[in-house]
Amino acid sequence: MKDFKPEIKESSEWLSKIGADPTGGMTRLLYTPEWIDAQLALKKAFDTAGLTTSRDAVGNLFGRLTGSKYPDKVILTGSHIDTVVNGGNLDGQFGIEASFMAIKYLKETYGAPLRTLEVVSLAEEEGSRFPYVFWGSKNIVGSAKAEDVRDICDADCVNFVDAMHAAGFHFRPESEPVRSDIAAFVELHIEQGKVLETEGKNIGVVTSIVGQRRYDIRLKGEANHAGTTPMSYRKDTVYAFSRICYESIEKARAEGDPLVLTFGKVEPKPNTVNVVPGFTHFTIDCRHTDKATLVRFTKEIEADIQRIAGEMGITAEIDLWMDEDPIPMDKQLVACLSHLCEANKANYRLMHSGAGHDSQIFAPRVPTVMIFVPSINGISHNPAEKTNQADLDEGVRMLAHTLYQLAYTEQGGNI
Ligand code: HGY
Ligand code: MN
Ligand code: MN
Repeated sequence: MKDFKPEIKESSEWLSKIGADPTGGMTRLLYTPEWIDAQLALKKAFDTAGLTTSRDAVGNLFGRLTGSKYPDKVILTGSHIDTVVNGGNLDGQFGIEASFMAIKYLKETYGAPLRTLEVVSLAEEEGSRFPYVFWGSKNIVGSAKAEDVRDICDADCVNFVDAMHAAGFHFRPESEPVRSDIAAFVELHIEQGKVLETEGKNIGVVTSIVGQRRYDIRLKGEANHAGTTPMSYRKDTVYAFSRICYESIEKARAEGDPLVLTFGKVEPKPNTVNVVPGFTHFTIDCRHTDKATLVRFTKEIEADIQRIAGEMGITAEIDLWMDEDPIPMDKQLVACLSHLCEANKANYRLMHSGAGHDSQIFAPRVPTVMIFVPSINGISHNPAEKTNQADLDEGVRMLAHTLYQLAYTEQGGNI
């Protein structure tokens, strides 16, 4: 494939306006008006570029460039359109834009591929509105279960199914077969960490994605008067949370890399200056590249929570709502991508992903690989999320080479 220098920046502006949060960054949550607008705007862009667009039952958006020789072999590429609250405009969005740009370039330069190329804007990955993750990719591979979302609600007590129906989408009909035409999935994504920047690399070839366990924990103590309740009489759930948090973080630091542990959400109730907090809801996000270590460590934390709560006369309700295994990427695709980096003089390294991605849902079912570009200062899930223009372009360039190899060459079918 001839080399090319894409200009990704012009597309980030228009898509970033849809879901720009006046309090900073991007907030584009599943099935919200801005989510609907972003999917519609992408559909229009895909249509204008001459791709055949479609949306599945739950709202995944596809742009298709049908293959001339093996139309039923689909090389799928893309990422998720949803964001965290006050997040950046590259996490997920960049992967969709880059896939669209690469396919557009290949179509205009080489015409129809041998195998079909599809860009997908996945409905949801983050789990930032509802306590459920990978809704988009899990519906494509058939691992999403209606019972897992039927009774869950967002922070405003909006039910998941009601939100889905209000946005014009519905459960995938049981009668609808799961797709079996996806021959490979390639996801370009920002690294969201500092490894590439620290080592002066422009491309990451991802070899595996960490396993993750996420929890909701609810501590029930006793609300009481801040002035008349002696310290020894209290069932203070913020105090209990602080002991749990301190002891667990110290344990995680002692465990060492690559284990990470985050208490991202802490909501005391009634959250009032002169009331001993009788209830505290908090979350746990724990990750590791090794499943056994992840399970062992989180089981220890669960036991510590019950011990501390018990010592303080407080009850602890522990809800593990995400339990994803660490997943290796496809060895042949990793080798293919590494070879393309060598052949095209890309400054790359092999690495694992500390962030979760839709690729970990596709990988057990179809050959999957991820390409990373550096994040400035390793910042992500933050309005300051940024990547140098040259690195954005290099990511699109290497994605295009990968898609060309898989979709336009006979040997691309050996994957
Ligand atoms: O949280 C993550 O790892 C990803 O950004 N959803
Ligand atoms: Mn994210
Ligand atoms: Mn992401």
